[in-house]
Amino acid sequence: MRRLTCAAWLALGAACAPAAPAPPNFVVFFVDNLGHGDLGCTGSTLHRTPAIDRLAAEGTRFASFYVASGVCTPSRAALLTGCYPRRVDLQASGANLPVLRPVDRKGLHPDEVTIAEALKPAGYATGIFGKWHLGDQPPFLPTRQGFDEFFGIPYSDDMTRTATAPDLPLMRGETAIEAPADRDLLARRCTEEAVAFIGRHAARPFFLYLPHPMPGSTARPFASPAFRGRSRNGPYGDSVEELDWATGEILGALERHHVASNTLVVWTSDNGAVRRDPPQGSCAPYRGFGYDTSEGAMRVPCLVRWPGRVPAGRVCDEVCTTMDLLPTFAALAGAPLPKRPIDGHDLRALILGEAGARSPWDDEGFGYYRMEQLQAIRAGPWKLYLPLAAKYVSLNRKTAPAPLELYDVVRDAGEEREISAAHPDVVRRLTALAERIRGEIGDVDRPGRGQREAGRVEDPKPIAMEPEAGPREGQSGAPAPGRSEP
Ligand SMILES: [Ca+2]
Repeated sequence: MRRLTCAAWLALGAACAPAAPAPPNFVVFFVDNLGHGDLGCTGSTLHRTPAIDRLAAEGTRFASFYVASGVCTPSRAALLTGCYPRRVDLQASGANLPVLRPVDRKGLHPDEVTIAEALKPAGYATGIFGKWHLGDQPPFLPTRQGFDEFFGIPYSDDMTRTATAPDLPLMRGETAIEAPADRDLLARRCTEEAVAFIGRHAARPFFLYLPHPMPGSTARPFASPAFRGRSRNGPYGDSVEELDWATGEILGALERHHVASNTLVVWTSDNGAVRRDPPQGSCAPYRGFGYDTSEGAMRVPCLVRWPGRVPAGRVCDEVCTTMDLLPTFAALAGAPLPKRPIDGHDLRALILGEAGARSPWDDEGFGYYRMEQLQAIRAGPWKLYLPLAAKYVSLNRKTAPAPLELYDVVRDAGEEREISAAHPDVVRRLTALAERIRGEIGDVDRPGRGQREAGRVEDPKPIAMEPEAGPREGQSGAPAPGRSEP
């Protein structure tokens, strides 16, 4: 049908409504295993991150921002679905490991609604450039979960060839175009692809998801030759500084295409930096490292910029999580929420800096899960470690008894002063909130009312390569040394 002009509508007796504000674009950086203290704007004196720091200066830094798991797969599932990982059954792999493995029979259920799918009805173009890690079998790929375009790797950068896993594939869409992927060039190539995506879609709303695979899961992070050896913190610092370059490239592309003022940019990490000897990444000022339920593992840097809409140069200490992105984006885009229950909240009031806005998590409590076990809860400034007779203390479910502990993680960010004896009322209240979360999401000893099944395939197959145009020039192909971890 031909579009009616205003005059035609008036002739029909309809009022000519003022133009609704254009729905914003969304850009989400979700880097891998980068700690809270690894950026200039969060206190690093080692890494040079001027482009990322610019986001903090031109936007709001969220200082109590959480991922829903200290490891990759569940953390990514939560960001994309707005759900606790255990609600969507991605708290563990098909073999009950902490993250999905290559050729895993499990993946994000095709019926789950990702941010990309939620935004589709509002006319968004959607692209993912980076690391997926929500299932490598065809029904689980990003192209089946609302993404028009995928360029990157299907799982972690340390998941190289084994007896059962193929060479790490670099994929475009559903096709492996290179194997093994040249990991040194991942940040650069994902950025180039993302910049081209912005150019192609500048005229319509878009959702650009940038889950960069770096600093990643090996003890020697990767960087392109232009960044190798340049930082003051070895390969880890080189990769962080290349991510800063990548950020600058994206911000530049938004400006070049005149969409910066209508683009909400989020910059965060999927979990804290991993413990290394000698140390590499920093989770300062928080205690602990990636992979568990410490503040260091789950409280990550988060910068949000939307010129003229999100207050500039502000720090917000209200509890926010990656699960809140889906409902917040949907509301800003005028898209309906998924029909199935989700856990995240619409945080427009907090993000847009409305006076007196408070986190809905203060009343509800935010649960810290490690695999299927609820280990701690935060509400307001309080974090309660639940007393557990058998707390998971390693990635293979080794357990140890753990006492009840209460901290004020706003005034005592490093969790040095245990204060449960002085606040029995707070302990009671948070214990009751934990019980409510267990009822819905479950715990080691019980299912939750609200849990759904992950997707599963009977006969998973390794991703086979179909080269695009032969091997790239200058590709080394030789995997660099690295310890295998989630
Ligand atoms: Ca990770």
